[in-house]
Amino acid sequence: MFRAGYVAVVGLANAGKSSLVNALVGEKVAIISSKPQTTRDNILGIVSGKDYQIVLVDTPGVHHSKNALDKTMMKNVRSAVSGVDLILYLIDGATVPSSEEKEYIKHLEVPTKIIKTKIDLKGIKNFDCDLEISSKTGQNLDKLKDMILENLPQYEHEHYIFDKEYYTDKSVKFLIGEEIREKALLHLHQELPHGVAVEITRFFEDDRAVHIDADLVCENERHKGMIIGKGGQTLKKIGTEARAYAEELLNKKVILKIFVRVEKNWRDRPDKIKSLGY
Ligand SMILES: Nc1nc2c(ncn2[C@@H]2O[C@H](COP(=O)(O)OP(=O)(O)OP(=O)(O)O)[C@@H](O)[C@H]2O)c(=O)[nH]1
Ligand SMILES: [Mg+2]
Repeated sequence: MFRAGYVAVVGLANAGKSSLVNALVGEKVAIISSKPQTTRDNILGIVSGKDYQIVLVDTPGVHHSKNALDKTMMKNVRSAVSGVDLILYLIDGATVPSSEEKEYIKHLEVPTKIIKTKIDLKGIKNFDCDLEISSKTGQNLDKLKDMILENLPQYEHEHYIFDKEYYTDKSVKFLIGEEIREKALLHLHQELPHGVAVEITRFFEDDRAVHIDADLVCENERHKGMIIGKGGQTLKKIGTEARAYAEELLNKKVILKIFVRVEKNWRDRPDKIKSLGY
């Protein structure tokens, strides 16, 4: 028997959704950060075996909408939870679910498993869940995989939804853009991260290297100064680290140029959000 289907990975910001998707896929599909609301799109992570294919849908953290970008993110969550075979609802083990959160879970219209995450950490709380896992140590990930497979539709014959070789639906260009955003989140602080987006403006290959130009978009001149940093140090760090990832991904020398561009309050402007690919 072959098992195949879609599994949405849902939960509050920072619950560990992207970390879990990457751990199950065994490749970096989605960027990770300690800052909430890192993921903005639904990103597919595909796990294939001889007799199964699990298509994981990583989603933005569930939260109240403040601006147009938030609303787009919540639309992405809603579209992910409809039309999937199973929902994994992740809860950070260091927190306890609020009554509002429990209510949200109760109203999901797809079979849902509650997964307690980050159990390698100290101070893990007691609450009802279907399984406890750690994406960091890999604890119980095999059990989770079995639990997922038991809940996916069965087929008599091979039924790959995606080609076996694919591990995500996203392009190399998207992955590199996201990596730049991850490094920006890592090196920037407080108010800034949420207002950052990346647009790849040029991407071509010659004999020597892959040439990539990217715009790091931010909301105002002050933020621009912070991203560039003293003597250009911050931007340089972001660029060096993102380039290392791109070179490994493409297996070729990469020449990466990052420019910082101001788009006034783009998170409130649906046209801008769309043009930035969200
Ligand atoms: N110790 C430990 N930390 C984890 C684990 N899983 C995730 N984290 C950390 O938790 C933070 C958030 O992880 P993400 O995977 O980005 O969380 P997310 O739910 O995708 O967050 P958003 O995209 O912002 O909604 C990061 O600092 C991760 O390194 C785990 O199993 N153990
Ligand atoms: Mg995420």
